[in-house]
Amino acid sequence: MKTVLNVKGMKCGGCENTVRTTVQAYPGVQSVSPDHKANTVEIEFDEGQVSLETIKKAIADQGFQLT
Ligand SMILES: [Cu+2]
Repeated sequence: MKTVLNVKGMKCGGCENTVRTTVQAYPGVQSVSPDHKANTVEIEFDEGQVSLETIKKAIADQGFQLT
């Protein structure tokens, strides 16, 4: 599935990279597109391999806020 999360706390490309690397580490994640200006992260993933809750928690654990 494809979803767009609202994520606060990303200030630059480095933050985007942190989010990208964190989420891409999970199996079943096909693409991750963070945008620190829009405060969004577009994610395409296979729900059979990883849950949205797991992805959200991983992002929050990096210090970002899901809104
Ligand atoms: Cu940053």
